[in-house]
Amino acid sequence: MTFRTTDVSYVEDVSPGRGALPPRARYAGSDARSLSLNGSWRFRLSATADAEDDSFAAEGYDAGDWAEVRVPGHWVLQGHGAPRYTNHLYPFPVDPPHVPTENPTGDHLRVFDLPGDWPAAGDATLRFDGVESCARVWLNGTELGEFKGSRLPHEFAVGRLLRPGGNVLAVRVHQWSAGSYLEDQDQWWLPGIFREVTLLHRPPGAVGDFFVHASYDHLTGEGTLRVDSEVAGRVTVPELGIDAATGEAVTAAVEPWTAETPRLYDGVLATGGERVPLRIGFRTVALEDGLIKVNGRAVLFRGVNRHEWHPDTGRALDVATMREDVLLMKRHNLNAVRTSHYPPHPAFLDLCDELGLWVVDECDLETHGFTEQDWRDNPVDDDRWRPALLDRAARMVERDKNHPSVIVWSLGNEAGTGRGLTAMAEWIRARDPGRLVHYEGDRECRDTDVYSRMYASHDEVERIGQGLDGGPRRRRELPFVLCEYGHAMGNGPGGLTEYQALFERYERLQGGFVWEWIDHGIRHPGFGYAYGGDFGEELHDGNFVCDGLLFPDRTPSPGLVEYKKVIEPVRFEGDGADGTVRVVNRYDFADLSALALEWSYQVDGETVQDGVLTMPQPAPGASADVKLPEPPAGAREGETRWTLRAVLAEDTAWAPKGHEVAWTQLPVGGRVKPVLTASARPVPAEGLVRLGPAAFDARTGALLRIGAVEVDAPRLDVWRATTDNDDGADWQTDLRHGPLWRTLGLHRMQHRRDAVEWDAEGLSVRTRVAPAAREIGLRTVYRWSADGDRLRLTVSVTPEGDWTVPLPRLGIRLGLTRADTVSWFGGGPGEAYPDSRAASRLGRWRSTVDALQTPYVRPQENGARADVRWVELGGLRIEGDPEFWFTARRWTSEHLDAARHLTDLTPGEGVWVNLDHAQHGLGSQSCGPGPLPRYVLRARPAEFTFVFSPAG
Ligand code: IPT
Repeated sequence: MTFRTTDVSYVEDVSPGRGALPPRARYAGSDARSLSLNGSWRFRLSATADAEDDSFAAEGYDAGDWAEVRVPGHWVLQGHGAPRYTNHLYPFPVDPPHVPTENPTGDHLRVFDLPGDWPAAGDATLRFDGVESCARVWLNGTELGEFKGSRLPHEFAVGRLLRPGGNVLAVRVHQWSAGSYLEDQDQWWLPGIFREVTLLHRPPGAVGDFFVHASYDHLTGEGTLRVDSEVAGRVTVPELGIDAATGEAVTAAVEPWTAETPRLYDGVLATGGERVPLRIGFRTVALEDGLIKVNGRAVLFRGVNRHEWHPDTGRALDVATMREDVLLMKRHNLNAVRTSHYPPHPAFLDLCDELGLWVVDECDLETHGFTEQDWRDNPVDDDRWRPALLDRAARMVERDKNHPSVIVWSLGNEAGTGRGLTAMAEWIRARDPGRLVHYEGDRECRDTDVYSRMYASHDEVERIGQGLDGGPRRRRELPFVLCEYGHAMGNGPGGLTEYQALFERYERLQGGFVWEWIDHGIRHPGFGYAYGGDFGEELHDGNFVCDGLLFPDRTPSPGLVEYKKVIEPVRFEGDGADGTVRVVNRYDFADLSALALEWSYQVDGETVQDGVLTMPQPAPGASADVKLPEPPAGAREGETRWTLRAVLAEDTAWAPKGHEVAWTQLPVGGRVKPVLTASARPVPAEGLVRLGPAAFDARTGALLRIGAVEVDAPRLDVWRATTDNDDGADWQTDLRHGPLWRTLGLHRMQHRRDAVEWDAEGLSVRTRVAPAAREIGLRTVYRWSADGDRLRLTVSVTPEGDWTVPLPRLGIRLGLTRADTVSWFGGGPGEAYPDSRAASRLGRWRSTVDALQTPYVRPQENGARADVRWVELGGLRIEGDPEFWFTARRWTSEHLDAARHLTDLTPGEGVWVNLDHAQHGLGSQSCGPGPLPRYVLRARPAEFTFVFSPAG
């Protein structure tokens, strides 16, 4: 005999649900009443879906010992259970639509009174903006229905059930459901009512669904507005003198909406019972001449993939955080966002309309885990799941269709291919012919209007740009975007400059979206930020969840600073010596009237004069020349350069006056290299050799001090704490450098001393640096010479054996007993690496040793400064010939390499300083291609020099 106390079969039902109203347009701020049900709810967690019956939904239920949770919120971030992270693997056996018996289930209860003046007439709906992953709802003991589709809205008609006082709203939420098979995005699994719950009054004659069609004819400058509305009414736009019936098309001369010029017109849709504010942006999206065009012009996406994330509240974001995201994007020159991989909170789209970002709105759909079984049983190719897929498409399109910022609908991510996707594409095209459809997984391009790929190499992207990539005919005729590239995990990505050059060179390449916006680290008392595995998950993907351009607290990482520079919308070309600069307007729509042009002139990194020039006004895509002023007269001798900056001329909605948008530096006079005449002779005495300001151990040749500064002797160093991009993803088929380096033993090089010699010229130490068990090695000679107060080291490196792998770095490491402030003349203010150095600007910089560190959530190589002429720290001045990279930290590379979290890094006694002649590139191999060949640090003979002297 079998029996069940509670029927939970709906959990594993592939249908989208029961009881909800058809989806409709979302709007904010109508004059109809509403009541927020956010706040503290009573909460009971069960281990399984059927542990408790539904008696809690009945009126009068006593929730005496229940806990409380915050709504919106995820219960696993509020002390009940724990988050789990997997990338594409389902954290449960794959047997669709079945889910485990162990199915954390949260019962939520909220008792509310209607406000005294809540209108008696009319109806009401109860709206859930997001619940993960499946919910069943009761109001005052009556079941309303159940639904899936975590990041999509669901509304229920509840007017007949409401009463003035003591309404009981009961919501049962299951972590796992059939819907989970459709939500296998690479992110934390976070159950809960994570977006708002609202009661909306629906007055008699209220607005129903409506569709604002606002197009722009770039040939006539005319906008056409037609608002199709389920309930007839009038549409007014006072600024345009529009007063029209719904369904009627009216035209007016308008300023178009673009992401660069987000012109919105305020209007109202009024039916008999409700007035809804409209924010209208006139624009026309078309696929024309094989290009994505808006208002007749091709656009170039400088984009980013954005997951919703907050380190304390997960995917429950407040509007201030969303605004911060949009402001940060605008301030970093981004113009586009792909809402990977689900429709965002609707307020985010309001902000994109208002501040100006192109949006690829993506449906809440990913079935990536089926790749493990060659996509067998993939729901998107199984007709039983079709209603669920179409429901998801409709809920996205209907909710978001009135946003001018949304120009492309995306079917979802990494879901293979199948008839279900085709059905979604067909439905969307029929419902909204005014936008394009995107889907990356479809190489035939049947279900997409854009050929889209992720992580394609530069070479392949170039072939696609040239149209030499072949492929099916439909695909050959489509524009190309990289919906994901530049994997920003840990230190990186490298190679953005070269991608951008391709996008700008080939018309077919319409840009891309860096992966991704923010690290999904969870604030944690023991770890700083937690990542996969930190909650004891049996299956997880570690710190692959921390791959953003922002750290979890939204501090921009060096990757974002680099991206900002790479995609800057104004380019300066020219030569500082000849005095003429070409200003290139790389906007697609805007002129440069919002920008001022500032110049300054530096001698040895110090500004000696500055001023303002008139910004020329080339049209979008065009350029104009500007004459630089005469170089300042009487400036002292030294290395000279111009710095030009395009800054906001006035405050804007997204940044204040003076905010820097673009810059360049143009060299005039070259660098004067350090010269030292080796006048000092080595003087042996009492086990030491003195040479100029320095003392060496006579037996080992090790440097002991320079003047009064004690030094842990410099020696060759080729190791760096591998970055996530060095280590590479385990599915990569190309060589992964990090693991190869470790196999070879580059992290445990031995230093053999072959000779310590001195003569009239100075002191030489001959060594061979090599890993145990291998025949490869680096013959290394340190040659020391000095004058009265300066000490010169020349390092010569000759590789021996068959070096089939690049070096992580090539330079020396030395130790100082103490160092706090650091000042240098070179690249800054932030870190740079060979293939991520566009944002590094030459100048005089100051920092502390602590502030030189970049806090990657999983510790790894970081903090190098590029093009350094000299650095002063710990009482020493170090000059380089040629320019060098320097890194200083309170722990060794080995310590850094062993750390799993930032909290594992504890300062040691001294400061370790790396002076590098060269660094290996970063690349993007934690998900994409490795460094370009030109950034691979080959082992070959090298010689480099440093001059040390007491600072000050
Ligand atoms: C790609 C996914 O689309 C994205 O969600 C994320 O997982 C990203 O990779 C890596 O961080 S899929 C990858 C197998 C190319």
